[in-house]
Amino acid sequence: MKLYTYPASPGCRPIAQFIADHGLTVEQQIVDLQSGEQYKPAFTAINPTNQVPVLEDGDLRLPECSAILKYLADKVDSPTYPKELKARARVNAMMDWVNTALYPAFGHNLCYPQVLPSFKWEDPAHQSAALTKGQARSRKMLGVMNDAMLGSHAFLCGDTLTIADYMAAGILSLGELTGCDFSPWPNVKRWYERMTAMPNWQSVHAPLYAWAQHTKGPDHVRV
Ligand SMILES: N[C@@H](CCC(=O)N[C@@H](CS)C(=O)NCC(=O)O)C(=O)O
Repeated sequence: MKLYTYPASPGCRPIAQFIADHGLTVEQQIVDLQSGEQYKPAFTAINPTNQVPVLEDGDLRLPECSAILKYLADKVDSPTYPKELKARARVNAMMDWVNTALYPAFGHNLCYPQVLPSFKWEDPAHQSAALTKGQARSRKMLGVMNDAMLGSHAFLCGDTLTIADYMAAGILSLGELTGCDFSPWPNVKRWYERMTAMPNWQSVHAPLYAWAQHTKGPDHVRV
């Protein structure tokens, strides 16, 4: 198998961690998003949406972080993607929520406009308004995660680790770039600490921490 990846990306890191945690042999080919390699014809032919991650397995070419995690988990029969119908449905719902609610609010509207020039609004008033909205929306999401999803459970879908945890931790770790502190949401903080204490976390997520050395500063809007 082969993974087209960018090691700092929040969609690629959860897959890299899954691969490391499960001891899988997957060739990882870096697509340099900084230099625009994703828009070159060679990669456009692989993914016309010009985005990583993409997994290749024989004649299967699979984009989308969520779909890749599910495929890999099924392929190696991982307990992180339960087979029982209702348990699996809960994991699917959580992953959809991460992709369509948490990531847009916390990643696209709050963290990215402060650390990625392509996401920054040119007009300072627009930037400020977007961050205010992103902050409010992220706080609401973190509240839901804290109270309704995690509560006293160890993980997002109960007391066992699932691929939804891999995915959500990839997104919330973007807060490292702006110095976010999850203390107002103690269950989220506890869960995030549990995820970052996993054996392969530091090595897999090292590119994020390296990036954060350049982005951390006192002026960021945080949750
Ligand atoms: N819906 C996709 C989104 C993937 C995505 O946003 N990839 C980003 C990196 S995190 C990317 O490749 N961006 C390059 C670009 O859009 O130019 C998924 O969940 O995998």
